[in-house]
Amino acid sequence: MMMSDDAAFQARKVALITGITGQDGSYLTELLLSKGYTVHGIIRRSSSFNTGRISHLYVDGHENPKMILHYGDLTDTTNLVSIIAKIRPSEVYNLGAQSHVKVSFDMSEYTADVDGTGALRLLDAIRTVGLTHLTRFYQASTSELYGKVVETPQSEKTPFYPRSPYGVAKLYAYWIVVNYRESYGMKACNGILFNHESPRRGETFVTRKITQAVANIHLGRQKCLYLGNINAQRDWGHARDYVEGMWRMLQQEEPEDYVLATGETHTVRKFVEKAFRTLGVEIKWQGEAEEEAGVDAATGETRVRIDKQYYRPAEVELLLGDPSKARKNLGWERKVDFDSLVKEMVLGDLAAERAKPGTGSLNHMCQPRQTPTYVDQT
Ligand code: NDP
Ligand code: GDR
Repeated sequence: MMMSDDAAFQARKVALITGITGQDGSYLTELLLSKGYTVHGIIRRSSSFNTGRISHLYVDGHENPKMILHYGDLTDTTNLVSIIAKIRPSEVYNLGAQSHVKVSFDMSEYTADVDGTGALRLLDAIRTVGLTHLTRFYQASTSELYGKVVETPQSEKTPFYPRSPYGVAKLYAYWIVVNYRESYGMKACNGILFNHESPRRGETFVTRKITQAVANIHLGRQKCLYLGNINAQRDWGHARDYVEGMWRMLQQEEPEDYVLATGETHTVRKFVEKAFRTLGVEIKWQGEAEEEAGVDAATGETRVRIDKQYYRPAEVELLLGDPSKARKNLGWERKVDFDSLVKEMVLGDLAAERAKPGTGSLNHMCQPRQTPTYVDQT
């Protein structure tokens, strides 16, 4: 029997990932390579290497590599068109973004350009090269779209109310995906993903900041961890589970939007307690509001303090997702639970920090508001 144009195009298994050097990009690349895809990734030119998370997948260009990297940027239309024209991807995963919510308040215009208009550029690049009805498109949408709590748990039907320039930029991207699907019949979908973490998580997101600090405190290289709003609640899963969901979304014949979440929520405070407990330390909380401190119950030493510089101008207080549509239509389920996630991250950081020479990394600096030699407000 003859294959349809669509089936023949899909059978080529050629994927393009923007944001391949990020946490999700690295896990998604591993998954797609294991499924026989050729994976093309867009990387940004940088004065130092930014490919640490995917370097284990690199194969010399002379040896028929299945992962191929291209210089590019979501702000550069010509570049996107020429990459897509050259590789004619069957699947595009748009994971590239200025992804830090707090930083988006400092770099709001740039965040809008990359996270909002960037999605539009990529969709238009696919249309420009004549792949409108062939290439399947995944947009990295986010639970930050929900922002201020309207209802919980949050599902595909919950109204949006973003609370940051990041959330607002991602809202534009969400709707342009819906609009291009309805206007041009593009096979484009939004994955509305709740927070997902791993040992590869960027070091300035709260989970990794905590697990790295717990490891360094254990090793005697850091005294105290400074945090902002420890009462915020998040629905935290493992990134490896979530990239599986992304892929499943693009295997559907009918493109639709899906929430991926665990259906559980925990405070930052709880994450801190669990992370310290992994290495045998019980944290007791003392004091109130900005004076609150987390104290080692055995030694009386203060291990956690509040520093207002980490507060956001507007906060997302509570995220709790309802993944039932993904469970029903995609057969998707998270595999890693909260306790296992925290443990894997703490033990991962302990091993990584042990392997480092004495001085340690940026988060070891625990004195707030010293003259910074780096930007540390995240
Ligand atoms: P990361 O911050 O780890 O990775 C972001 C990636 O985007 C990096 O590869 C980065 O490159 C790249 N990037 C940044 N700016 C540009 C640009 N101008 N042009 C091209 N690429 C760029 O994010 P995650 O892996 O955690 O998240 C992946 C996507 O999913 C993001 O869009 C994020 O907003 C979204 N998301 C993430 C969630 C999470 O909990 N992790 C939840 C919901 C959505 P470089 O390495 O050079 O900086
Ligand atoms: P988030 O993740 O904003 O949810 O965005 P982050 O880990 O940065 O913050 C989670 C919560 O922790 C509070 N918090 C702190 N956050 C940071 N980074 N540093 C601190 O010191 C600190 N103290 C308390 C925050 O205020 C917040 O409430 C992530 C990103 O991956 C987005 O790209 C993605 O879209 C969403 O998750 C879903």
